[in-house]
Amino acid sequence: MRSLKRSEPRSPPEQYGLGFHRSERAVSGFETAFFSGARQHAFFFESGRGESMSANLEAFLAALAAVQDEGCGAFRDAQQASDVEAARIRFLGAKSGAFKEIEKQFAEIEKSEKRIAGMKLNEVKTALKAALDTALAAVQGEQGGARSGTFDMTVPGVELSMGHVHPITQTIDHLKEIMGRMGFEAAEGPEVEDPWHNFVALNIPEDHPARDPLDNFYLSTARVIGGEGPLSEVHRTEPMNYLLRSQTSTVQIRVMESRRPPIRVISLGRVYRPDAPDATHYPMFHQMEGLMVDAGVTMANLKTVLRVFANNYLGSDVQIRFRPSFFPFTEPSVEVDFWWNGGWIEFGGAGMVDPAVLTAVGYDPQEVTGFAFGLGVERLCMRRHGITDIRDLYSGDLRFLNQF
Ligand code: FA5
Repeated sequence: MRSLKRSEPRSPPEQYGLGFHRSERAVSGFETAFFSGARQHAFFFESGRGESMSANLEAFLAALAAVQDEGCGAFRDAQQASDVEAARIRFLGAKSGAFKEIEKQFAEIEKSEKRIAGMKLNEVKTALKAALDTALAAVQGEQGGARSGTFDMTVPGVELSMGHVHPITQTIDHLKEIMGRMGFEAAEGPEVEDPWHNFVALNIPEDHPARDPLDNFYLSTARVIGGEGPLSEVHRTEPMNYLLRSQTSTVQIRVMESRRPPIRVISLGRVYRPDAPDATHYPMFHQMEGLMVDAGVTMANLKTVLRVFANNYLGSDVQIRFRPSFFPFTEPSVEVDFWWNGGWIEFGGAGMVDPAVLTAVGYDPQEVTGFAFGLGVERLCMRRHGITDIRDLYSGDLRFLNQF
């Protein structure tokens, strides 16, 4: 508080700084309507810097200082939760706590002095709340032990809410573990791909419908094409060749480009397609790609690996069926169905790596052969857990997610 030089005589300050109007209530002067008295007298005092302060403000600030002293002291001295609560009601009670009573008088402060009064009001409120928090932490955190000398072991603990791994991440970990037992190591590739890895090396030529802009998320960039200075620059959005990968088969190419056979890898990751969301489709989903390249690899190996995988993931009664299909990068190509819970369900595509792909990555198709497969991870997870709508996986609804 500023140092004050009295310009008129006044009575000595009373408890809580109510210097000019004694409260009828003996204990807490700050709780009273002292401002009615202050208004009548309207004394002014001068600060050491020559500024004057009304008696009204003087009393207001003094009352605040007093309530801060007494309130913080009460919180500090509280021994147990009931002491803290009593002090809270007395000093910070919402209806008639000591602080509230003073706060009510704020309206009576001169307009020109409201800023000083408001600042002090906030300062005292913050100090009281901090003292309350500290006192609560002391009596609750230690369950009153340190202060009261007792420790109640029967008081229930505060349960912490723990997060957990998303069901799709759990599925990915599980799939990696199963395939790892068959000697397949995990490989990764970028989600933003170039046309070579997403199309060309996979034997998907320029005019193939799979490259249609309506079937892919191509990326574009804004380029400056004219003007001077930042405000007059003209930007044009130009298409880039890059795209969000539409399949994890891109990783086949990246692995084969960087290694020599024998190869036995899986790659699990996100892929993107502009598919309208429905119960079984989502624009972003995950695939598990598998690739095995070595001398003498056949369709029999493919079928065995997929059957062992399905038995491990979905149960021992799962059967596997290959339906003829077409993928530009495998020959022959198949759709992979599992017999599960009384019906054939399609999980992905597969086939023998096309010799054109082996050649594109520098392998000799006369020396090595390989198989590849790509399965939808969401559909596997849904089957195993009885999830009927893929959108539930990405709704962020904890009532759903907490079941896993
Ligand atoms: C492919 O993506 C091929 N790359 C698979 C492949 C790999 C074939 C290696 C040969 C060799 P397809 O487009 O059918 O194939 O997708 C594979 C699986 O991804 C589907 O069977 C399905 O389980 C899943 N899938 C496809 N689109 C979606 C979607 N929008 N939402 C959720 N899952 C999808």
